[in-house]
Amino acid sequence: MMKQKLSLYFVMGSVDCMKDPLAVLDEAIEGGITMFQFREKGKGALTGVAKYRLAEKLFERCLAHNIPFIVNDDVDLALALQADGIHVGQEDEAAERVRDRIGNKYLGVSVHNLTEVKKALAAHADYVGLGPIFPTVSKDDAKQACGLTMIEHIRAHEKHVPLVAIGGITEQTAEQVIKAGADGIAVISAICRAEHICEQTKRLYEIVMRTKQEGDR
Ligand code: TZP
Ligand code: MG
Repeated sequence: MMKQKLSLYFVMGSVDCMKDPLAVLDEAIEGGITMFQFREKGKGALTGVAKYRLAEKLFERCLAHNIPFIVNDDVDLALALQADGIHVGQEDEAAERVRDRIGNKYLGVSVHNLTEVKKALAAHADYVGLGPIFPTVSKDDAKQACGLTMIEHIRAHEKHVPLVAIGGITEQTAEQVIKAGADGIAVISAICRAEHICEQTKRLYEIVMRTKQEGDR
């Protein structure tokens, strides 16, 4: 269930978009994304009411198409909107505390190694986001790329954890990422910076689904 939803996880905020974020999301939904994360971060990011209003509109689109809507970091916003879930990093509010606050909503946790995966599972995370797998242009404070071997390492020790890989993933690398053991790919720029967002999303979707099928997953 969760593993299916993670297949093509689109992460985005207004800063990542080269046109209206609502238009970007509409095209990405049409292309086949299976989950969405509102990540309003970086230079020029919206705050306060403007952030709330954008989140509300993006959420509406997701609701209409049955796409889980996850909020990055901002537990208050996730609760106010009654979003489907929340995603937190290692430097954000502790996963255990977030779990207590959100009840049975989805909880995703960013991880960089096996120790953090085990901690996330102990805090009852529904999935982990591992990355950056490759160098990324979309996160200023990104840690060093961990490579495909970290996916393999985690999968070898935690056979069942729902795991989505993030960071620099493109059409060219999506297949390797799934073969290494990820249940899906999370992308910002591969979709946001595409000239034809819908078509690009369809291509990513097909690669992930075909590769998962070939591996019987
Ligand atoms: N966390 C680790 S890498 C990253 C985040 C949010 C950015 C991913 O963006 P892109 O453009 O898909 O590399
Ligand atoms: Mg964070």
